[in-house]
Amino acid sequence: MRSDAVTGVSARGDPAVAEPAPGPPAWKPAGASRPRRVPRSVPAPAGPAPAPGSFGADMLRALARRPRAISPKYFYDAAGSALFERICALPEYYPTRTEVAILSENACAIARSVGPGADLVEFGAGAAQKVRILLDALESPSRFAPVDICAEHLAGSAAALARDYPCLRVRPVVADFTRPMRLPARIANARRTGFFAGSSLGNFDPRDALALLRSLRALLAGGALLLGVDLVKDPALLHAAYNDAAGVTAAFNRNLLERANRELGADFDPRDFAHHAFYDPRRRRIEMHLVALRRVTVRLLGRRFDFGEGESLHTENSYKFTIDGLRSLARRAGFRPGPVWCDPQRLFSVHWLEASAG
Ligand code: AVJ
Repeated sequence: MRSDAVTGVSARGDPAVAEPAPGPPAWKPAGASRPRRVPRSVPAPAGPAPAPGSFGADMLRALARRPRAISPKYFYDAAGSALFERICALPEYYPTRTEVAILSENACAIARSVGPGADLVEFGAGAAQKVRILLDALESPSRFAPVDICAEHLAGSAAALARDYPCLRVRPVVADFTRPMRLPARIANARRTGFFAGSSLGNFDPRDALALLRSLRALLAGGALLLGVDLVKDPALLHAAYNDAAGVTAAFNRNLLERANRELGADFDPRDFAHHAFYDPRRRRIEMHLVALRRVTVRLLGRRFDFGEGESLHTENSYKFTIDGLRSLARRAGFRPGPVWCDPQRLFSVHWLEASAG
């Protein structure tokens, strides 16, 4: 196990995490803004290959493989992040308000575990709203490093935090925490508490979740991780949370196609695809798909792809946990599980996981 402040997850398949909006596209097709007319009989010329690991490259790969699947991290462009904020406020979407309630109700106990003069690191900080509940309860927190893949998102939330907590040293880190990363030197040398909220861990397949937890344990060695995960429950409640009556989750799912149109010059008609979300109790996960309602042909980066009626693009997994299952996963990752905080209905859980040194 590495003892320095470097973390990394084996890049096996897609690190399927919900990272907030990535920055500007690394690659744009030439002339994407002008509609190009290509004679029907002539195949569109293949453009330059998009950079590996970019939205373009991953979308091409997703459409070419069977079953078709893409990482949910691509949901979070500016439009997708705004839709996700709306999801969090939906009556059916219990996770956000439940986690906020758990953190608020138990803020004193959590603050005692964290201790005075704390250094905090939040993974996938986004708007950094939940951490305020902790900051308000902590005794003179020292430093806060929000880690986020989106520089703009991060700059905004870091500036707001620095303004509202003048004694806190805010050190934003632009990084994809599923890849090797370094913490700011002062934080890397102190006892630190990680905060990984919102059940984003559920976006990872079990093997990748274990690898991610191992790398977080190495990054936090000598400190602890405060981890929020969603729990297994009545499938009807789960189904409703991902099939809201107002259709916001459907719009969030279809935004992936609109993003491909905007950034990659694709010609998806989002109305050709149905939002399909269901709970698989055997794998304890919600699956989200975009299912072709008819035969569909799309063009993307100079290539043509066909969907048969009923064929899908798998856009997200959202695993649900049991408390014992999460604790044994954490143990396998090298953590020592401590207290667990839950809501009375046991919809959601927040875990204190000690990261032994070394
Ligand atoms: C941000 C990954 C925790 O899985 O519940 C919400 C994303 N997808 N509605 C989740 C999401 C559809 C969310 N996570």
